[in-house]
Amino acid sequence: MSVKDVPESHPRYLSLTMRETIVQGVEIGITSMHGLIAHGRGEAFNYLLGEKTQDFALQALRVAAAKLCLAKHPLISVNGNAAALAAEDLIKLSEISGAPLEVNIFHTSSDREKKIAEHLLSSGARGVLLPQTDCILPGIDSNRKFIHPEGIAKADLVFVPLEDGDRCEALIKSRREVVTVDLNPVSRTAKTATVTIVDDLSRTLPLLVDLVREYKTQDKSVLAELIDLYDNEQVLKEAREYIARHFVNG
Ligand code: PTJ
Repeated sequence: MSVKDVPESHPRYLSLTMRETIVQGVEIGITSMHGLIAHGRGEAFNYLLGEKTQDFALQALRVAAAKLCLAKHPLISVNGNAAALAAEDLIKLSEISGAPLEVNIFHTSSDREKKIAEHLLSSGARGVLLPQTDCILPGIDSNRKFIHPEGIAKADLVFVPLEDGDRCEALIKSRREVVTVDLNPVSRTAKTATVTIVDDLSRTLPLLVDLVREYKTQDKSVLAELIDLYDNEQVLKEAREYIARHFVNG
C-alpha cells in the first residue's frame, strides 16, 4: 500500500495517509523504526484532541509566530519524523522566518542525517545544516548533543517539533527558548518548552507559516504584548482538560 492507495472516501483518510507517509519515511531511510512508535503515540493523542486544531493550540501558535518574528537567530531543528511528515512546510517556515534548517536526530545514524538533508534539499530547501562532532550542546548525552556552529549553537530560539525531553531541557538550560509541537500535553518536552503547540505537526505548520507571514509586518510592541500575556502552563492545562472531557464523554 502507498499514500495514493488510501481511498479518499475512507472516514479515516487523513490519518491513514499520514501513516503511509511515515512508513514511506522509513522506507526511504529518513525516519527511524522508533519513529513509527512515536507516531502511534501521537495518533492516540490526536484522536483524543478531536483531530482538530483546538483553541489552546491556536493561542500557542500565535505566540510561536510572534517569537519567531522577534528572535535574532531563530532555528528550525528537523528529525526523521518531521522530515517525512512536513518537509515542504518546514521549508516554507524557514523561508518566511529566515530560520535555517538543521538536521538533529536522536537515534544515531550519520547516513540518516545525510538522507534527511538530501530529502529537504530535493524538496526545495536552499541549504541545510548538519551536526558537527566538534560542536556540542552541553548537558545532553545522546546524539542530539552534536550541533552546527552556525545553527543551534548560535540560535536564541529553536523550533523543534516532536522533541525528546532531554534535549528540550538542555536547550532551555543553555538559555535558549524552545517552541515545540507535541500532541502529548504531559510529555517532559511539552512541560519544559517555552511555547508548546499541542497539535499535529502537519496540521499546525501551514497555520504557523500564515501567522509568521502576517506578523512580519506587525508592530514589534504588539507582538511583545502578545508574548507577555501568554501562559504555557495554562495552555497545557486547557489541553489536558479537553482530552479528559473527550475521554469521559466520548
Ligand atoms: O529521527 P529521530 O531519531 O530524532 O527520532 C524522532 C523521534 C520522534 C522518534 C524521537 O524524537 C522520539 O523518540 O520522540 P519521543 O520521545 O517518542 O517523542 C515524540 C513526541 O511527539 C510524543 O510525545 C508524541 O506524542 C509526539 N508526536 C508524535 N507524532 C506527532 C507528535 N506530535 C505532533 N505531531 C505529530 N505528528
